[in-house]
Order: sequence, then structure tokens, then C-alpha cells
Amino acid sequence: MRLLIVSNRLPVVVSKDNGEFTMTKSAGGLVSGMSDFLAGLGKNKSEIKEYVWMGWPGNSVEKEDEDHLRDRVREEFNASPVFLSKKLMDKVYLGFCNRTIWPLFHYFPNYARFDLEFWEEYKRMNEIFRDEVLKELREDDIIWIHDYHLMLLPALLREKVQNPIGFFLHIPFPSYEMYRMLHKESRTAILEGLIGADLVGFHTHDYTQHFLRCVLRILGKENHMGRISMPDHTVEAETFPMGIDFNKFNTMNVSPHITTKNPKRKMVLSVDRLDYSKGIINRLKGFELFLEKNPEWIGKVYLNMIVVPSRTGVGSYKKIKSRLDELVGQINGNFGSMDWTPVIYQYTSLPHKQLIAQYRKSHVALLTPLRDGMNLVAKEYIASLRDQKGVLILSEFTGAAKELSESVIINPNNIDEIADSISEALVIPVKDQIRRNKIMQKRLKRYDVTKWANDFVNALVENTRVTRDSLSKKFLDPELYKKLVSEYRGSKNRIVIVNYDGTLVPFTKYPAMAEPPDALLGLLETLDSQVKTDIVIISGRGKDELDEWLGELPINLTAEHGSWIREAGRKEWRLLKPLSSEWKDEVIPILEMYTDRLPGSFIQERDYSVAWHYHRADIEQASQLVKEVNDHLLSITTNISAHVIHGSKVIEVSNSGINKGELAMHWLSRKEYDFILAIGAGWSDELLFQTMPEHAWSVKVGLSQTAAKYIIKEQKDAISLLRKLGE
Ligand code: GDG
Repeated sequence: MRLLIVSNRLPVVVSKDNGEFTMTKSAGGLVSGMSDFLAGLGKNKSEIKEYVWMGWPGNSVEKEDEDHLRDRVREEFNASPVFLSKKLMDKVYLGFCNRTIWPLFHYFPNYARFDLEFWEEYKRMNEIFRDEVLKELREDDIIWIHDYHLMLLPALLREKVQNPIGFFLHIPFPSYEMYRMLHKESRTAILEGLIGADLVGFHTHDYTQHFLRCVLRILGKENHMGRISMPDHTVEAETFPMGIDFNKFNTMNVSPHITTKNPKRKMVLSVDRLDYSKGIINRLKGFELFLEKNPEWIGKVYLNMIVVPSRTGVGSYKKIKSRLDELVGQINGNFGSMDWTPVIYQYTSLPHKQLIAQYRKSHVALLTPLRDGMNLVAKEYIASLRDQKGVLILSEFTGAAKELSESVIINPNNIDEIADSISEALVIPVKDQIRRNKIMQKRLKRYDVTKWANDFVNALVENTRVTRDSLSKKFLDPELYKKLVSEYRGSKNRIVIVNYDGTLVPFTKYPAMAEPPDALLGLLETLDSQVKTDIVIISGRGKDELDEWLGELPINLTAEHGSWIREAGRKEWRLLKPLSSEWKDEVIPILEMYTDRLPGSFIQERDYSVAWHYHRADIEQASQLVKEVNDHLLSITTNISAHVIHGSKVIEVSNSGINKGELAMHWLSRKEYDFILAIGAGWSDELLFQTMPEHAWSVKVGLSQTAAKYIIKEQKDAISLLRKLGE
């Protein structure tokens, strides 16, 4: 099995100087984490033995250089470059990605721009990635797409291929109120894009829940324990907190003279990309206040800030850079002296060894993001402390805070709290530092980046296997299709029991819109005219509606899930068995009470059944209330002759002993049929499938878990099947 990783940027940046290509590793959390996992492939028990990484090589490349570069990048980095023009990348990367999604998903709506042109370019880039992935893709590949630049890609690929598709979001998924600020088209398309995957992963439980809530509220799709059923796959939303390569950080040898902590002048360290989400300004203000409040520390402590240049093309990043320069100057000017600089600020990316040296040399790490998906630096810092001495101060708004609860957790919006946490951290006894760090190190060692990636990949493979298996076993493939048709033709007495909505006509937004087209009436008539065939339409609809739409046909009709039947050739309806409707007086007032509580819900009363529909109500409010309605109805119907069924966005109460299963038995007991076909699409057809005799063909329309023996994909496939029988 090969792993096909797809991310916006490749882990390598290609540049050309004097005709010579140079390749450098690119920076950032995704690359450093994944690279460590990939380096270990083959050494662990994973089913994945090889990989290819697809993405943009970071710079525009002349057309004539593309082939040469493609070969080199594949050879040296196992990568397959997606060449995109700088113009497009500027628009997408510096546009929709970093001016719309990044600020919004990090709770900075004021920085977000909702430019339609950005969105169009984003769609285009995702389509280009789809085409490139399709060129590279092998049948045994599993696809792992990364991050917010490619959120449309899962669904774009799903339309074309059957490979397992996983998606991992490295940044927070925001709450519904924040997410819905996106334009209608983009907020819907992004969710639809993501649920094209078999597995969608997030760093924390909160992000997973936010995503599921948005899917529920915006797409109206419910989930069961994080699983969303789609026609051709099941999407699982799960939490996988990303780890680091613990051993690398813990065991890397770095010469002692650059890692020794200076007891006389304590170092407070911070490391991050220059980004407003990282809370760098608040950190500086916090440090300034700390000096003001604690003059005894003047000259004895300094803040060492390593700031990695990032997204220099975006205006808000430029602004923060000048504010940062200004503040550093101000603090150093106000507090500094000839032999002491309070803030040492390095605007650069350090070589790896030096970074680890800084981690080990510091007494305190001060990480203050206002929002951060995970924050790997926090984990790397703890892992690097070989002597287990050091204190981590960490913002509660990072994903990492959930796992590093033994650190000093702060709210970075509170400057006082930052200042106080520094004075607290500087005096935490060494014994206590070691105790806390030991616990955190143990945790980080156990769930390292390899475990994280393996967990994700295994969950992806497993989830896909389970859903694909259960669906493919049931799929009415061409062989079975042929067999069904030939059994039909060769039989003497045949019955076709067919549900109306979703099977004979597509599901519609409003029930009254589902009128049968002429072609369907013709088809039913043709089938019925075959002397050996009995046609039975079974529906949950009322008898008047069925009369109006199908009443002219000489076929068997049944209404209200089987309360009423109208036999072929007759005009009058009769009850399947004596029924009572007295229970309605008890049930309707209860449903009325809930209807008042849930705007948009409504009651549909029939002769022997009452349905409470909530598909037009606020879906989230409805899902919370529904359990209460169900329990309430169940508690009163135990003593009366009615039963409750929970369907798709409807709760129905009807006479006990009336359902499509009972009804089917009625039809089947009238004759000895040697061919039985039952086709249905809705929740109420499951009882029909369950009661079918062994030799019957039961077919469910729509790919989902079902009691039917076979599955066909869409409503139009049901019509083609009936048409074939009618030939
Ligand atoms: C995104 C999410 C999420 C930093 N400075 C240097 C350097 N780094 C490396 C660190 C670390 C990585 O960059 C930064 O990762 P973070 O996780 O802290 O932050 P983002 O870049 O914003 O990453 C984040 C992450 O994706 C993973 O899902 O945790 O929340 O925003 O690995 O070591 N590396 C070197 N020199 C430096 O100066 N060599």
C-alpha cells in the first residue's frame, strides 16, 4: 500500500540561482511533523511501505524546467510537484487561505476578507490539485490530504475514485457562529468538500465537535457518534492530537556549552512564526509588565524571542512586524542597560540543532498564542528537556494545552496573567519542575508523531474497509441483475411490491411536489398488463393522495403504511383489519405541545396515524427535542393500541400491528408467488425487507445500512430495473 500525501506546499522549496536549482526544506508544523513520521516508515509495523508527497514546490518554475525538476524532486524527496503559477498561488495562498480562512478559523473575524474573487481562485486551485492527483494516483494508494488550503479536494476526488480518502486539519475548526460568517456558497462547499473524505481528523475534541455541529446546522446532516452516512461512504470525524518525534528532540546530541542554563541570567524563550494568532504582542506587553512589577528581576532575566518570517506578502503580517519592532525597541530602551538587553529578538529560522539548544538552555518557555490548532513548539520544548528542568507557560487557547496540563496554563488576553505567570515560573522549585516535566514527557513519548500518523492511517483504512465491504457485498452487480431479470421472466406467479417516494419518484422538498410523471404511469401499466405480475404500491401517504395520482391505474394500492388497501380493479378502499383511532385524542395534544416548542415542526393527521415532521425546523434544536418527544410518546403508547416509529426527520404514531411488513404478509398470503421483488427507499421500508421470505429479492435504493438483501445506488436505477422487467 502506498500513501499519497497531498498538501498545499511540498516539504521542499525549489529555487534557481544562476541557472542552478537548489532545494531547501520548508518550515512549519505540518512539514516538521510529517517528515519525522515518513522518515520512520518501513521501520514500524504500518501497512504503508512507501509514499509520495504531492504539493507546490514553493516557487514558479519555467515550463521547460518542469520535467527535469519533477524527476529530481521525486528522486531526492519522494515528492511529486504540482506546478502552479505564482499569480494563482498569490491569489489563493495570500488570498482565500490566509486572508479569509486563517483569520476566521483563528477567531480574528476583523482580519478576514470575504472577497468573491479569492473564493473562485480557491476552487480553481483545488480542481488543479484534483487533476494532478488523478494523474499520479494508483489503485492501491490511500490518500491523505492536509490542511485548510485543500478542503474541497476530498469531494472532488470522491466523484472520480474509490480510494480511501483522509483529511487532516492542522488549524482549529471554529465554532458555528464564527464559521457561518463565510459566504453561503463557500461555507456549504467547504463542508461538502470535507465530507467527501472517509475520515476527517482534528487536533482536539472541540474542533471535531465544532465541525460536526456545522455539518448538522448547515448541511442538515446528522451524525451518530461522529459518523455521517453518505450515499456511497461513511465519513468519520475523529480527534487525533498530533505528536512530535519525541526521541529526536530528547536524544539529539547538542554540545553542552551551548545548552547549559546560566543560573545568573535566566532565559525566557519563545519560538513561533510571525503571526498575529501567536499572541506575540501580548507576550511582549506581559514581559514588560513583569519587569515593571518585579524590579528585583531586572538584569537577571531576559526574553529570547525567535520569530520565523512568515506570509510576508499579507498586509496584517507586515503591520504586526512593525508593531513588534517598535515594542521591542521600547522595552529595551526603557529597561535595558549597557550590560543587559531585556528582549533579544531574532527574526530568523534557526538550524534544528540550534533550536534544540535554545530549548535546553532556557529556564522558561513562554508560548502565548491567542489561538493555535496544536502548537508543536510546546511539545518540542518539553521533549528537549533532557535534564527535565524548565517551566512551560502555555496559552489555554492552543490545542497542546489539552495534553500539557502540568504546565502553567494562562489566558494570553490577560496581560497581568502573563506577567504573573513569568514571576511564578521563575521560582518553581526544581523538584517540582522535574515532577511536572516527567509526566508530560511520558505522555509525549507514548503518543508521538509516528503513533499519531499510524492511528490516522489505520483508522482511515479500517473505516473505508468496513463501509466498502458492507456495501459491496450487497451491491446488485450486473451478474445479480441478470439473474433477477431471468428469474422474473422464468416465473409463473410474480409480485412486485414497490414503495412510492424515493423509489418510483425522487424525494422532493415538499411532499405535494412528488406527482408521478406520465412515463411512470405508463411503466406501471405495462408491468401490470403482464398477466403473471401483480403490482403493489405501498406508501405512507394518505389514500386520497394516492387515489388522485395513481387511482386510474388497475394496480393494488396501500396507504398509511398499510392501514388502507385498494385492490386492483376496485375503486373503494378498505381497512386491512379493524382499527381504532381513539388513541389520537391522547397523542395529538402532546404533539401540539412540542410543535409550539419547535418552530417549523408540524403535525400531519391521517385516519389511523399521526406524524410529527421536523425537517423544516432548526435541525439542532430538533435533534435535542426529538429524544424527549420519542420518550414521551413511548411512555403513553405502552398502554394503548398504538406504536411509535422514528423515521427520517419524522416521528410517526400509528395503530399497533400496522406497518409495511404486516402489509406485505397480507399480499403474499393471497397466492403462491414464485417470484417476489420488494423495492424501497425509506426508513419504513426496513420492516418490509425484514419480513420478506428467503427466496424473495429485496432491494434498497440508496447506499446505506439496510435489512434488504441488495442495494442499488439511485432512484433512477429502480426505474431502469422496472423498465427492464417490463420489456
Ligand atoms: C500549524 C498550526 C499546528 C519554528 N521555528 C523554527 C523551527 N520551527 C518549527 C518548530 C515546529 C514548527 O516549526 C512550528 O509548528 P507549530 O505547531 O508551533 O505552528 P505552525 O507552523 O503555525 O503550524 C499549529 C501545526 O500546524 C501542526 O499541525 O500545531 O497549530 O498552526 O515544529 O520546530 N524549526 C527550525 N528552526 C526554527 O527557527 N528548524
